[in-house]
Order: sequence, then C-alpha cells, then structure tokens
Amino acid sequence: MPGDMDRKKAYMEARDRYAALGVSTDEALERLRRASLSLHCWQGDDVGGFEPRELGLEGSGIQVTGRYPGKARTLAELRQDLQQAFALIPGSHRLNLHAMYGDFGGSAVDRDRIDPRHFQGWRDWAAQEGLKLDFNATCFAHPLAESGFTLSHRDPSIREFWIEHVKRCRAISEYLGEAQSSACVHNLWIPDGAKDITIDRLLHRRLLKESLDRIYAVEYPDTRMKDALESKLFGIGSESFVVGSHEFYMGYTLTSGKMLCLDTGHFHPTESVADKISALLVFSDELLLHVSRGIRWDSDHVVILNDEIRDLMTELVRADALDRVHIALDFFDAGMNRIGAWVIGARAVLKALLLALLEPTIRLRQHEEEGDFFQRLALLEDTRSLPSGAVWDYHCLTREVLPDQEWIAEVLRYERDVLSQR
Ligand code: RNT
Ligand code: ZN
Repeated sequence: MPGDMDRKKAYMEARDRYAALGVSTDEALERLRRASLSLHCWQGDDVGGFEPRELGLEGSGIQVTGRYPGKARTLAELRQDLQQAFALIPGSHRLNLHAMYGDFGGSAVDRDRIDPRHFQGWRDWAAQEGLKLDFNATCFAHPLAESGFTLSHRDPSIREFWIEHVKRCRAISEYLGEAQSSACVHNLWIPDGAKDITIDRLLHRRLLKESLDRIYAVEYPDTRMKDALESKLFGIGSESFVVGSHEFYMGYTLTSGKMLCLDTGHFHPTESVADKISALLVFSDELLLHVSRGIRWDSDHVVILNDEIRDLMTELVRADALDRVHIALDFFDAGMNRIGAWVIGARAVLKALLLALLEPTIRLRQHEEEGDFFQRLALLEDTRSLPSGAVWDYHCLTREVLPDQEWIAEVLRYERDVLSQR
C-alpha cells in the first residue's frame, strides 16, 4: 500500500494535470469538504425501527431482501454502527432518522402519540457526535397502512390518524432543528396506491391534497425545519396507481412553496433524474434528493459510482446548486455487511461530487458558447482518465479517513469484533 508521502506526491502531480485545464484541485477539495450527505439510519437494520412488538407493526410498504447476520437490534447498536460508518466517510455529515426509530423505552407508543421526548436521546447523541439531523414520518409498516392507503384513505378516521402522525413528526423536526445550526429537513413519503385498476383516482388525490393542507397549515421557521415531499412511480402492491405521483407532488410543492424530493429509484429506468434538476430549480428554491440505485425497478440497491450518479452530481455543480439541493441517501441491502453498504454508497456519492467539481467546466462552457461541439465532447471524454483517484485519496488523508481499499479491512475487523457477536 502506498504511504502518506506517496499519496501527497501523487496529489501534487494530479494538481498540475488539472491546473493545465484551468481546474484548481485545492478549490474542488474545499468545496467537497463543505458538502454534506444525510446518511439514512434505516440501512442499519433493514428499515426495522424500535417500536415495541405489541403494536404489530409489520410489513406493508417497503421491501428489503437478504438475511445477512449482524444487524443492529437496539438503539445502542445502531448508534455504534453509525459511528463506525461515519468514521469511514470523509467530511462532516448528517443523519436521517425515521419516526419508527424513536426511543420508546419499550412502551407501546403508537404513531399518533409520538413526541419530541422520544427523540431527545438522538438530539443529545447527535450534538455529541457533531452530526446534524433530518427526519421522516413513518407512514408504512403499520396496521392502519395495511389497506395500501394512509393520508388518502377513504375512511376519515384513518386519515386523521396519519395526519396527526405527520403533524407530530414536523414538530419533532422543529425540535431537532432548534438544537443545530441548520434546518432539519422533514421528508414525507407515503405508500398510498393500489394494485389494480382504480376508478376514482381523482378522489384519492383530492383527499391527499386535503390532508396535506391540514398538515402544512402549521408553519415553522425555515431556520429550524424545512418540508419535502417524495413522489413515486409504483411499488409492490401499488403497480397500477400511486396517489403521490411525480405530477401530484410537483404541483403540490410548487404551489405551496415546499421542496420536492426526487428519489433516483422512483422514475422510469430510462428517465434522467439529473435532467430534472435544472428544470425544477427554475421554479423552486430548494430540492431534496434521495440517492438510490434501482435495478429494473425501485430496488434500493447500494449506490455505486455509475454514470447516473455522476450525471446527477455533475448537474448540481454545473447549475451551481450545491447550496440549494439537499443530498440524502436511500438504499437498503440486507444481503451484505450493512456498515460496508453505507460506506460504499456514501463514498460513491462523494466521489461523484468530487469528479463533478474537478470538471473543466469553464473550458467546456467556452467550447459550447463557440459552437465547438467536437472539442466539448473530446474534452469531456479525456477528463475521464485524469488522476481523480489521487485527489480523492488526498482528501481522505487530510480528513483522517482511511483511503480506498484500506477501509475495507476496517469493516471486516468490525464485523469480526462486533457484528459477529450479535
Ligand atoms: C420509499 C421511499 C422512502 C423510503 C424511506 C424509508 O419508496 O423511497 O423514501 O425508502 O422513507
Ligand atoms: Zn426515498
């Protein structure tokens, strides 16, 4: 393995190569250091949560496959695993919580009864770890979600239950945001939809709009919390109809001044989520991303450094939108070491961002302005083989995080020492 001196030397060489194209690697790294990802707590236990079993909160809404041993079973285990994951991800990041991950102390607190007290432990822990928190209502895996409908259910008492839940989640988000110098992003995704042909689609969409209007009637200062709403294309059990489709939430967020959340797994496989960024930013101040990897469908595979993720990050940089787009991760694979999965995904997004920041954008823009499309394409192609790996390794070195390949052994050590004892 190369030592620190070799890494520095390799970085210096890379710096010169990039400088020749008008790119400052130091500046790119400075911007990368300021970027922060919201790591999803739910990769640590297969979207399980810590609600007591008496509530019978099983199934419905989300599918996780795999039975790899060692998953976190308690709050303490999840926090320990998160610490391990964060230690292998360069930079300072955020933690994305779901309402089902509260500290309920074993008591059967139903979703319409949760409150900030149940998240005080997370708030204290995050402050101690230097992490900022984001939050999500949990509108799935519950008997009242079993029918496939929640906020758009025909039955007003079921809608009422979920309205109360989401309202409380927003209050919890404000409580979390108050303690950190950055707004807590509250994201709302609901599973509402149907397996087969649905006649009264308009009814459900009107009901959803009505529920949302009631939820968001309560206003919070946006220094403490911000709202996002996440659309979906289809799910298992909601193949024919999804109430909260892209058009629905695009309409809702643009008319109510909320953020739209784009999950990269929630579109047709050939659709480019990267291309949606500049279209939406013309009409909306901010956006939330759920970075995922769908294979044929919304399969939530571990994110890797593929063209889709590179295009997405490149678009954020080209549109100068890093301050307007919140980046969260959303995948879950129970078929491999869960900490390793977190780290692979987070490092992939950061690498994609670094590659975007290293793009000779000024020069490319110039070629474009001049109508020189040959040079634009040629330069884009040639940047692919520039020594970006040396810049990444140097980033890890200065952030005191293990570089590529070396972090793998650390995940294996943790598996041996901690996970295999569970
Ligand atoms: C589901 C959505 C949603 C969830 C998380 C757990 O399709 O992507 O964001 O993955 O809330
Ligand atoms: Zn998502």
